[in-house]
Amino acid sequence: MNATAELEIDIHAPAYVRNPALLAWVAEMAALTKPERVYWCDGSDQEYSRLCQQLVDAGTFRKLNPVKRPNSFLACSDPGDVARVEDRTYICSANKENAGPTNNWIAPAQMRGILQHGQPDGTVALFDGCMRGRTMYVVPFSMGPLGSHISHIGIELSDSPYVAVNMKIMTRTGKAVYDVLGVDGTFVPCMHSVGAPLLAGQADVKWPCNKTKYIVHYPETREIWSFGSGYGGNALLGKKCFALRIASNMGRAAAEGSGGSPGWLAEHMLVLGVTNPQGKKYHVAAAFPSACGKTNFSMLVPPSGFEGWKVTTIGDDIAWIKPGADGRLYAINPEAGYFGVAPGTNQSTNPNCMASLDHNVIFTNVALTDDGDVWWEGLEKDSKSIPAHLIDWQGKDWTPEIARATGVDGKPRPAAHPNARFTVAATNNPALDSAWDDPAGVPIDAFIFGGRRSTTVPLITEARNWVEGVYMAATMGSETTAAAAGQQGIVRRDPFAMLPFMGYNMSDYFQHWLTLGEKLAASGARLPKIYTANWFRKGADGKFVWPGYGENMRVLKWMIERIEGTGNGHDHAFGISPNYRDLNWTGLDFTSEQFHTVTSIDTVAWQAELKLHSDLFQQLAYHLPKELQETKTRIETRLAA
Ligand code: SAT
Ligand code: MN
Repeated sequence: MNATAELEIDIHAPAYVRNPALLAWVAEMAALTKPERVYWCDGSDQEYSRLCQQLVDAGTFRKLNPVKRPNSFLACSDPGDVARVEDRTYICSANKENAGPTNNWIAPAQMRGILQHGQPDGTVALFDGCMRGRTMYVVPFSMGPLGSHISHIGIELSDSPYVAVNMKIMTRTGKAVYDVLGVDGTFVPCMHSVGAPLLAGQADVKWPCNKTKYIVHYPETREIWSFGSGYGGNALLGKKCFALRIASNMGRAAAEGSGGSPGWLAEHMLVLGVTNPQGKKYHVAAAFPSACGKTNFSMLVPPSGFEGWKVTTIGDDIAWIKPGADGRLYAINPEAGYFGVAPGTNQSTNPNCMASLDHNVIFTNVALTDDGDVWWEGLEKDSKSIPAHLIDWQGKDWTPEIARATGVDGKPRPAAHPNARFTVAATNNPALDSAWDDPAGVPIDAFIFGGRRSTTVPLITEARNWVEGVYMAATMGSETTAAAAGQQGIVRRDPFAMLPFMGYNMSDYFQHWLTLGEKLAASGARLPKIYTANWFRKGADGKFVWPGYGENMRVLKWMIERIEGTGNGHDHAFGISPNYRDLNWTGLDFTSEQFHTVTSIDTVAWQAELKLHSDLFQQLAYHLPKELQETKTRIETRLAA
């Protein structure tokens, strides 16, 4: 075949796709990646079933026991493709300073050489021919309710049917997206390949991927290019790549462009509704790093002692937040499903999640039971026992004895990967909020920022004002988890829980938050309160002191009382925290000594903590808002007093 013939690949676009820019882009990408065929996903249930069966036939999926887990599947990944790859993630802005010191950066022209055009030394571009022998799936999706003024459209081209079926659960997809897009609507082009072309006659593997990985964003042209991984946030490009890294750029650009508009926010936040026994409803958006309990918090079941209280889920991972005409901030969930961490989930930690996982689920990297169901570490709290035999996430026999014999650091080898996930539609969630799909969004009353800290940071602190709240969020630290490749349990600064997801310069992002607050306050609006939480303090025995999960309701109630003006607390160096007597303890045996362990502020530890804030501010010195530096000085002065 000569070069011209290759360019003439027929993309077989259906008649309902009427957007010339989209048609031209798909043709261009097909010419570059050279798939065997192009398939346009219509988003139907029939198509989903067909693709799942195709994945079963290919060995990627295993159909689970239809009695125990109807219409559900298990995929086990390549052992080298199990989490987001932060060190391979790039923000390729024209100007390096716009990516900032917290992001990897390569000049766009150079990156386009690597991915698209080929390099000066003759190295072939990674995407050149990367889909040979495979199908290119065209997946149209709307982040946010279809047609909402807060929503945006993306089109993902992927050579992974696993991605296509996950996107069907995670986003609003299907033909209706093309109606909204119309002839001249705009979309974010999301290019994805597992980077494993097949030669004629070459047998496929169960989980194709490439050792070389690139997760690339061009903020100016709003493009995403992902190569080499089929896992989660690396491959489901509507999620972190679009809804956080590209959308954060969109939200800031909206502020710059239009005289006086504060723009909007794309945040790594769950959104929940909380209704008190009097029927008054509040909405809380909470940012925690990956694998720190956002899904659990968003589905919280109030414990005994909280009769009449109700918590409902709007979203579990990402929020797009825009000021309304009334000056309040309104949040939508851009996603339509949950890609949550399985290990640790059980009937007592998250009963609503367990109910969500009853049917129509894709599990990735959990273990398989002998009766064709799934299992993960932590699930034994339901059955009171660990199964005698499993097939682990790598397809190997697993028994408690084998696990002990092959474990590391005295810990048994887990049967499920610690970052094992479920993909499930939001509509499976019994606690789903009736307004979860409301195009107008829900009005936010409070923000929570929380890290995973075994020491130092108290259970809950209220910021005295917006700037103090932004300071808390900006300086937040958290111990790393299995959600990203790399060492775990290391405390790192994770501003706004956005360190891996920030699409532009972190200091400019702090300024965006400050300016947005200023503009809303100037319009006469009452700003949401800001809190910082830490459920993860440990005692001298190394165990968590705070019971967490449903018991977090006790903290949530205090926050609501603060918003209503009835809750008490004491003022300290960096905010306001409750006294023991200020929380409702009905139904929980938690002593004032234990409370002290999770709330005490150790001056020496805080002096060390502030040193870490200084290091962060030094790293982010370019454009760092002076208000943050001033807040730090005030805290230091109060600590020294
Ligand atoms: O980015 S993922 O979707 O893989 C999960 C996470 O890190 O939050
Ligand atoms: Mn997340």
